[in-house]
Amino acid sequence: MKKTTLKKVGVLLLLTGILILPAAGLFAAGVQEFRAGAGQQAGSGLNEQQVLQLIKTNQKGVDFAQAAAETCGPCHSATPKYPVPGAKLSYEFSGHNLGFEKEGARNSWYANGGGCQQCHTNEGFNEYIRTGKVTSEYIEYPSQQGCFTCHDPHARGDFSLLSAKPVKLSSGDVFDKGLGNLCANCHTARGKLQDLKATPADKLGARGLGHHGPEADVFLGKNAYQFGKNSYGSSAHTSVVGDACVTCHMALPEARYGMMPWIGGHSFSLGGEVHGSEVLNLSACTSCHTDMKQEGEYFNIKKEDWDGDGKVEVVQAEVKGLLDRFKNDAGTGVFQTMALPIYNKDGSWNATKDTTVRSADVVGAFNNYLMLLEDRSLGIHNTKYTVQVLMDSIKAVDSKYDDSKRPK
Ligand code: HEC
Ligand code: HEC
Ligand code: HEC
Ligand code: HEC
Ligand code: HEC
Ligand code: HEC
Ligand SMILES: [Ca+2]
Repeated sequence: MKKTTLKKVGVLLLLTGILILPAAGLFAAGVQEFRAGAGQQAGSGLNEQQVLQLIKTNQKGVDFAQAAAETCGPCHSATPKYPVPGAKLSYEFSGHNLGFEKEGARNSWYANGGGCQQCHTNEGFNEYIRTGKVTSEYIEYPSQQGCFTCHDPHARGDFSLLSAKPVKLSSGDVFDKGLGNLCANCHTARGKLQDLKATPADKLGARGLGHHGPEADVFLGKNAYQFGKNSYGSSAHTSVVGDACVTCHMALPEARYGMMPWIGGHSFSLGGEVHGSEVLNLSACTSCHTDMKQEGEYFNIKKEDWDGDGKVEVVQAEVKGLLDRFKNDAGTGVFQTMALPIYNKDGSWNATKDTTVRSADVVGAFNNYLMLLEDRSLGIHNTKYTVQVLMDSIKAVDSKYDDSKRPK
């Protein structure tokens, strides 16, 4: 047991207001008695609450150093059962710790009120997941998501998830994908896109209805604005990737020299920089796609020429190509060339005062574009649904668009 941890245990004891000097020798009997009382097997560790109870009930003959080593050792020791230091190192580089796109925005302090705290603060999420709602106007001392946002190691003595219950999304659809359910609580759109209505151009908001992380909806193949009688489907991932988000985003890299703590595991990241170049975590895919490789900055899986540039490129490049057909640097996107453009030629938002009404389909197309842009997997979450929705959305703005390659 490390000295620092012992010190922390000491502090903890002080904090509980109890200072008891252990009587050596009688420890084993004391713990065993307690275990029997708690209905627990000999040999299994006690969790923190049980140890505190042990202290409070003033069991005779307990050697607290040993009790602590046994109880806290699985996580705080030189030979922990759980890889806490490694998980912690990796976590330090995650978007959850560093903020959106890792730029250090610390959204827990910014997005801390009006319901935002439910997803953006450790405290708000804990309240939400334990009680089903968030009552405070804002969190007085908010913190970024941390170990205790997703786990409750001190109460449970392990790293089981705080919640892996199915999640009802704002579309009304239920997300039920194993451990990925935890993620779906936060990474979901914040409105029902099918309810979008025709809107005067000056009243259309640049941000759209969906908010930044609609990944759960896209993965499920739900909640895009759908056009007329078109039917929508999903790629295999929706049904075959058992723990959804967790399976891909937390896969541990299989390489001795090739990886960094900011890739895989508790970084939640599919890729990152290694020796100056972007490296993808192929082990997220190779359990199923045994021959998956990296091509440029993308995974090398190829399907069809969906963006219509005459070349069959990798899926993510095709989806990027489709997104560019809405808006691009050359100013040729359908949202830039339509009558009463949504974006200007230079890509900036057209803050028009025009009150001409944009049809529900155009408003839907705009929100679909944002949804699949903000999804940020470039089709990997759900290729078929992504391509279908993007093609239909282009068609809604440009009726001459050739959508003959739309996946069936
Ligand atoms: C199942 C794993 C687990 C067990 C068992 C465990 N801890 Fe922890 N503990 C953690 C994790 C995870 C953290 C947070 C690590 C971090 O962020 O640095 C933590 C943090 C702490 C901290 C620092 C709190 C803070 O906010 O910085 C103290 C003190 C602590 N534990 C004491 C104990 C004591 C005492 C025991 C035994 C009675 C114990 N822990 C048992 C997992 C565990
Ligand atoms: C409590 C809500 C919450 C939960 C639960 C949650 N996330 Fe997040 N996640 C966020 C927020 C909020 C951000 C953006 C960070 C910020 O703005 O502070 C984020 C960021 C990320 C990022 C990084 C994006 C970037 O720009 O760097 C990834 C990847 C991610 N989450 C994946 C996951 C996965 C996988 C799970 C489930 C294991 C999960 N998240 C669970 C709220 C959550
Ligand atoms: C249902 C959960 C949820 C709620 C509620 C929520 N957010 Fe977020 N927010 C997220 C997630 C998840 C991300 C990260 C998305 C990603 O990584 O793809 C995010 C990202 C962000 C970002 C970073 C985007 C950027 O461009 O920098 C900001 C800012 C933000 N949210 C603000 C807010 C505000 C303000 C509110 C309240 C009005 C709010 N959020 C409510 C889940 C939520
Ligand atoms: C956004 C949610 C989230 C946060 C925050 C989070 N974890 Fe986890 N953690 C998970 C999920 C999901 C798993 C399950 C992975 C699995 O079973 O494959 C997990 C598993 C673990 C495990 C077990 C790994 C194993 O292979 O046995 C440890 C240890 C762990 N987490 C430690 C931590 C520590 C330490 C922190 C804080 C630094 C932390 N976690 C923060 C989601 C999270
Ligand atoms: C089949 C594997 C797979 C599954 C399952 C998966 N993702 Fe992803 N996700 C990806 C890939 C690949 C990317 C693109 C990563 C990149 O470009 O670095 C991505 C991107 C993201 C991003 C943006 C990250 C960034 O740094 O820009 C977030 C956030 C995210 N996914 C969250 C989720 C959530 C939440 C789920 C579950 C609902 C999920 N993912 C399920 C593979 C997956
Ligand atoms: C649990 C198994 C599993 C994992 C993990 C997995 N996939 Fe897949 N994926 C499949 C199956 C099955 C298919 C359908 C067969 C096919 O098209 O190859 C598929 C299809 C695809 C498709 C084509 C979808 C379409 O409709 O055309 C892409 C793109 C893809 N996967 C990328 C990835 C990437 C990138 C990763 C890792 C980040 C990954 N997959 C991880 C099982 C998986
Ligand atoms: Ca192409």
